[in-house]
Amino acid sequence: MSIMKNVTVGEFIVESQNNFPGSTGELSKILSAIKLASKILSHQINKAGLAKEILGSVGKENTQGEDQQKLDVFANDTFINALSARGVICGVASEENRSFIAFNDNVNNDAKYVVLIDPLDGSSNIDVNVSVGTIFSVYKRQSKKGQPVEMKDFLQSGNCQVASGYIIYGSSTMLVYTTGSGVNGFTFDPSIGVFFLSHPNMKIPKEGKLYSVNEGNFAEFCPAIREYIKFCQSEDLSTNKRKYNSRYIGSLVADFQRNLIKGGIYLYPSNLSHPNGKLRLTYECAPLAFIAEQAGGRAISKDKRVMEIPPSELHQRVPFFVGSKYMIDHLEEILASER
Ligand code: P6P
Repeated sequence: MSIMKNVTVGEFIVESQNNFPGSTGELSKILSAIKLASKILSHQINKAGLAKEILGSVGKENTQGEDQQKLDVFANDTFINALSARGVICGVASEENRSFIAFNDNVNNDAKYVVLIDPLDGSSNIDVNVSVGTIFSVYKRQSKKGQPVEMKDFLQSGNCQVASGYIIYGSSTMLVYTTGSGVNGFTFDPSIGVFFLSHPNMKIPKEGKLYSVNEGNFAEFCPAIREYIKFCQSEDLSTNKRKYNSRYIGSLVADFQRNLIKGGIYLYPSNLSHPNGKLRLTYECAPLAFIAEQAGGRAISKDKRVMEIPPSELHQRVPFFVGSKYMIDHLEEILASER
């Protein structure tokens, strides 16, 4: 796909804003803040192999009990600083922080949006040069304007998202987002520091040939998941060829992006070490579910759409299945037969 050098993400945001009569430009400012922070982080990640001081562990665990990487802290600080500087959001919830952060001043208390973010997903892959990503979600606050933000502002189901997206820091840095009118991808040109529209109106193929799951957990999956994986591994009797290929990078944004472009299914089921699944509903599953559905795909968790699940707490984990429509339809049938 050739990069359409004539449209930058900034121009695209302004153009899209014009399609929302009465829009005040606040959402555009949020997207611009995310764009800025992603450029700063991309620069740090791309030199990580050379600048040893930003590699490796901080030597303590984050709120999830996971070994916190130095770049996790840098990414978290970078996005929170960029988002708090524009006076357009009243608070942020991050994977790296136990609770939300209220931007409790006169300007931000009047803002109407909140942001939830996984600043650097898959950061343990950085040391081995595997793609990593940022995932974000934007909601309108439910609490009274002019007052400090409240927890209920962050515990809204995915259906209420006004925007979501991700940045993938890989062979190139790409920003992919939706505001509910389709999905568009922008590729960063570091030589001039600009994101260009490279993947307009992204659509996930209805069927794919790739399934993405950590098969090391196979013995711990429920019978229905094991049945589906065996189906993926089986041969197509009409061609004597395997139906699908297994591709698992172990970095959610990278696995998601590959399936979005090529078609496929990503599964993170419950297992013994993660009885409710590993991925977080509010800042990983719901934003990617919004992207998937806007691109013509599907995202479910057990027996319902991810976008319908009302979060019970900020860091709630859920089983997550996302990808090509027909592949999710098939998995859903198998899961239903087990209930
Ligand atoms: P496992 C990275 O830690 C992450 O949150 C996702 O990016 C990735 O898809 C998943 O966990 C990998 O988990 O248990 O297969 O190593």
